[in-house]
Amino acid sequence: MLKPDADFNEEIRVTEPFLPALAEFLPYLQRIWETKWLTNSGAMSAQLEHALCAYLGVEHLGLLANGTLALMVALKALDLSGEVITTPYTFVATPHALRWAGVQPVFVDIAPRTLTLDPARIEAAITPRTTAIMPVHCYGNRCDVEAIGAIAERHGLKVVYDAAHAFAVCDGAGSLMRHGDLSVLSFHATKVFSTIEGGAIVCRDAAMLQRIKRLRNFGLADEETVTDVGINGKMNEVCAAFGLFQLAHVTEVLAKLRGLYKSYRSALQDVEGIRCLEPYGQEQANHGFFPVLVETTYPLTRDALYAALCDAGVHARRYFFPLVTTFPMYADHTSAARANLPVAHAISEQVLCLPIFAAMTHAQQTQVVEVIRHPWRHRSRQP
Ligand code: T4K
Repeated sequence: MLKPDADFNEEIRVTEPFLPALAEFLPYLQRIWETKWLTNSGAMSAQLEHALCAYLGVEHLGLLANGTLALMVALKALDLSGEVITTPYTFVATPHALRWAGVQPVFVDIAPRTLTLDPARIEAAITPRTTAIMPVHCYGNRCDVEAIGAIAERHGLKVVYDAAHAFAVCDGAGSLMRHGDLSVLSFHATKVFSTIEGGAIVCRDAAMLQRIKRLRNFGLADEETVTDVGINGKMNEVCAAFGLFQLAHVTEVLAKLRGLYKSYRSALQDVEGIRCLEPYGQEQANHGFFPVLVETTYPLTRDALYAALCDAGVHARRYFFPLVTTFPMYADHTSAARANLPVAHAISEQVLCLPIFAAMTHAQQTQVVEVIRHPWRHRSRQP
C-alpha cells in the first residue's frame, strides 16, 4: 500500500473511471430488472452496438466481454495461423491473444516518433509462415496505416489493429477504426469510454460481423447447429447498460481530458529533461494517457522520479515497462532480442505515464507537477 507524503492526503491514481451520479444509472438497471434479460445479446447490447456505430462513424461493430477476448475472437475470425508481426511496445494482452490463438508473435521495433510499429522494419520480418500484422495504435497514436496496408497487400497479409487506446480518436478523414481488416477496442474500467469490462471488434461487412457474433456465442448458428469452435465472449446486459450511461457523458469526458492535457503541457514545458509526448496523427485525440520521457538532463532517473511520485502519493505508471518481450513466454524468440528492439527498449526505460482522468482536480494536477518540478523535496528512496 502506498503511503502518502505528509503534505498529501490521498493517492492520485494514473487513471480513474468517470462515474456520474449513481441515480443516472438506476433507470437502466430498472429496465434490465423488468425484462429479466441479463446476457446473451439482449436489448442493451443491441442498443449500445447501434449507438457506438453512430458515435464512431462505422457500420459494423460487435461487442465482446473484454478487449483481450475481442483480440482472440478477431484472430479466430480471420483464421490466422503461423506467425503474426506485432509490436513489443504494448500491454501484455496483445501477444497473449496471439498465443491463445496458437499464433507465434514476431516482434518488430517501433518508430521513435509514433511509438507504433516501424513499417520500414516489417518486411524483413516476413517469412512464409507470416499470415498477418497486428499493430497497436499506442496511446491513440495513429499507426502508419498507409505503409502497413501497402506491405500487407504486397504480401497477402491480414491487418488487425489493436485499437484498445484509440476510442474516439480520429485522423483527418474520420475514426481510426476504419483502417485494417479488423480493429479491436477495449472498454475496460481504465479507458476513456468504459463498460466496466468490455471490448468490441469493428469490421468491414455484415458477413464478418455475423461470423464474429457467432464466434462470441460458442459458434452457435441456431439451437441445433454449431458451425465454429466459438467461445463465450458476450458482453452482459449490465455492462452494456453501463456503456450507454457512459456514452451520454463521453463528450464531457473528452473535453476534460483535453483541458488536463493542455495544462500539463504548459506546466511542464520548461522542466529540463521532461519531454511530453505529443499525440501523433490524431486530428481528434482522446488523451487517455499522458506519457512523458524522463531524459538524462532531468536530475533523477525515470525510476527515481517514479519512486518520488509514489512517495508523494502519486501513482504514475511505466506503461510499457518491462517490455513484453522480456517476459519468459516471449523472451526466447529471436525477434524478442534486445538488439532487435533498440527503440522500444530506450522508450520503455524513459517513459512515465502521468495521472490523467476526467475527475482529476486542478489541485491534484498541481500536486503531480510540483513533485516533478521539485523532486528532491519528495524523494525518500534511492532508485
Ligand atoms: N491491448 C492493449 C494495447 C491494452 O492496453 C489492453 C489493456 C488490452 C489490449 C486488453 O484490453 P482488456 O482485456 O483489459 O479490455 C490496465 C488495464 O487493466 C488494461 O485494460 C489496460 N490495457 C492496461 C494498459 O492497464 P493495469 O494492470 O495497469 O490495471 P490496474 O488495476 O493497475 O489499474 C490501473 C489504474 O486504474 C490504477 O491506478 C487503479 C485505477 N483503477 C483501476 C480499476 C480496475 C480504478 O481507479 N478503478 C478501477 O476499477 O492494466
